[in-house]
Amino acid sequence: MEVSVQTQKIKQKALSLGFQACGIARARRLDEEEAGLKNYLELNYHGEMAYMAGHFEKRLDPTRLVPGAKSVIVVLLNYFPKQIQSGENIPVVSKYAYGKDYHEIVKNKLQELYLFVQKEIAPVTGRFFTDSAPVLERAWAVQAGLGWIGKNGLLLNKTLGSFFFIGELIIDLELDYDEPCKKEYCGTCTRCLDACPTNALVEPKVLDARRCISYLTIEKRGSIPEEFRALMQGRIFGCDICQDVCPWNQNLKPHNEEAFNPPQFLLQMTDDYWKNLDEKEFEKLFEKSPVIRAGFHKLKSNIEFVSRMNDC
Ligand code: B12
Repeated sequence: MEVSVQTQKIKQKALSLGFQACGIARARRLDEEEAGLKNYLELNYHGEMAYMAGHFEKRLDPTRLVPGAKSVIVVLLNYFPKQIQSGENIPVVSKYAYGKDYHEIVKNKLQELYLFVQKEIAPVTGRFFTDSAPVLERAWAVQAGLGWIGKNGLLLNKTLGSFFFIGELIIDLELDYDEPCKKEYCGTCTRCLDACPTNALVEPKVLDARRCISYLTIEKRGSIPEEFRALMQGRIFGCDICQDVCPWNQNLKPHNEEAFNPPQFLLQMTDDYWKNLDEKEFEKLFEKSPVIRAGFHKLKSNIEFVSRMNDC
């Protein structure tokens, strides 16, 4: 089978699995990202996420993660919801965590794609990931022609905005490669930088995670520093502010991934309900949701942190 036919079949399969986009880049060391990554780590922008400081070489070079890697097949999966939480002053959960854990959903699709390649294309070896390995996923998506890095630091795509997950299948087969995206379409807009209540975006595309509400509510162990109390805007798990204000995220088409639909209780939970949630119920309600990552005690302390603000 010709390389162009192999490439086309893989992309078609990715779309038929429900991914909205698929692009392919040649596997190589991302030399151009080295200085930025070093800078990020030296300034401790990763905070307590110790895993970010490890695997420096692997993070830059997928051929160290997947020996013999030739191609990075990058896919995007839309999670923009039809409906959002209703009610004023209720604790807010970010959109990516409305449904079932995306790790499982994206990985299941990637596994199917991998099996398809092995069965229908060539006896390849490889690995697939989403948000789970030292891979610069946004940088690879740019290389695969799927979008540009917005000033909010996220991958933006003209059709999909930024409310999608990125996943990748890295294999040892040469394919036809997409043109990397060289253009950026943020122009003079600075809405994300202006809207971030904690000034986490220290300059366009550079995020100090220690100030990011997403980090503070999910990743940070221990209590959230007092300086942020008045700035949380009700966020108890993750944060979408820098995405919500983005012009590329207006009028998006909602996802049609059943597993990402929020359960009714999540859309309707009142302030009191959140405050009275006990551990047993938390585990039952959020068993399969990304929210479980924060853990019961962290979530409760986040609720208390934002609601004490509402009370005064
Ligand atoms: C760690 C992490 C976080 C951390 C830190 C984020 C960060 N920017 O590093 C926290 C917890 C804060 C976080 C938050 C979120 N995350 Co996150 N996160 C990741 C993860 C696991 C790694 C990111 C990473 O590699 N960071 C390392 C740093 C070095 O990368 P960087 O910030 O892009 O740094 C570059 C630039 O800043 C530049 N640079 C740095 N310093 C300097 C200085 C100068 C002078 C210059 C020129 C350049 C420069 O160079 C660096 C290297 O390229 C990825 C998954 C993955 N494996 O890629 C998901 C991922 C990026 N996250 C994702 C999501 C959805 C989110 C949230 C939206 C979740 C939410 N709703 O709460 C928020 C968004 C916050 C934001 N605006 O970025 C998605 C993004 C999808 C998309 N459309 O882009 C990813 C890709 C997961 C996935 N598979 O879908 N995340």
